[in-house]
Amino acid sequence: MPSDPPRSPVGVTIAPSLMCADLCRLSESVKELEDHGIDILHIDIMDARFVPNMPLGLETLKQLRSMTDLPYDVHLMVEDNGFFIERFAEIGARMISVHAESAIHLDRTLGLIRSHGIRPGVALTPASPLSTIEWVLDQLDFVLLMTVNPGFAGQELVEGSLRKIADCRRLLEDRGIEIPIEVDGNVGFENIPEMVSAGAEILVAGTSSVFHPGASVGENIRKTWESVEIGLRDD
Ligand code: S6P
Ligand code: MG
Repeated sequence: MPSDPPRSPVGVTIAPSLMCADLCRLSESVKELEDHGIDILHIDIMDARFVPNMPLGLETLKQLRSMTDLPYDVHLMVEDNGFFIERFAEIGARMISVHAESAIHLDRTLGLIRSHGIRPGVALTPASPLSTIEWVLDQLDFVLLMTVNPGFAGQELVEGSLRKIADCRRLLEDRGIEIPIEVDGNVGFENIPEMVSAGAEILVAGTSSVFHPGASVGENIRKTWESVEIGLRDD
């Protein structure tokens, strides 16, 4: 079995979102992330049906797989989860999340992911209630809470997202389940402290942090960790 989802010594992981990197210099961009201590890549898979976008392709990700040892944290935003789970079982992934809103047989889909030795997670769009995952909690290795509507980078945080993170943390604690909450969408310098203090542990970093325009990736990663530390102090 693959090892646990990676955690930094402070218990928080920064997972840069590959679709926000320089896609015409992908291998150099990933090398730069490695050089700055990043230890996982968030990979957004979209099919132009479940969400109206398609930034990354399977062949590109297959080629990239041989150029880096960084594990893939695959976030499926697709209608046909089974097809993409099989493809990533071939390519290699440490974690795969599927949207509860697209998985008709969620229980079976999570089992399929685990059967490939990959850690399963469920992603929820901002409008979906936490009760959606109540009956699969025991099967999860992480929960991914979308804090924007899936499909695009560069959006504003959806209202209520911070409360949802805290509610999810409470739900997990009440059930005695120790798994990380991943947050995705406008995980920026300003929002990170509150997200972390609400209980988020894996931070998907896009244009509002690691790939923030106007500063280098190295500078942005440093600022992202500063925001994490503020959140941990407020915890
Ligand atoms: C969006 C996708 C995300 C984005 C990320 C962008 O559907 O799942 O992973 O890439 O949210 O981050 P930001 O900071 O631009 O919102
Ligand atoms: Mg994502």
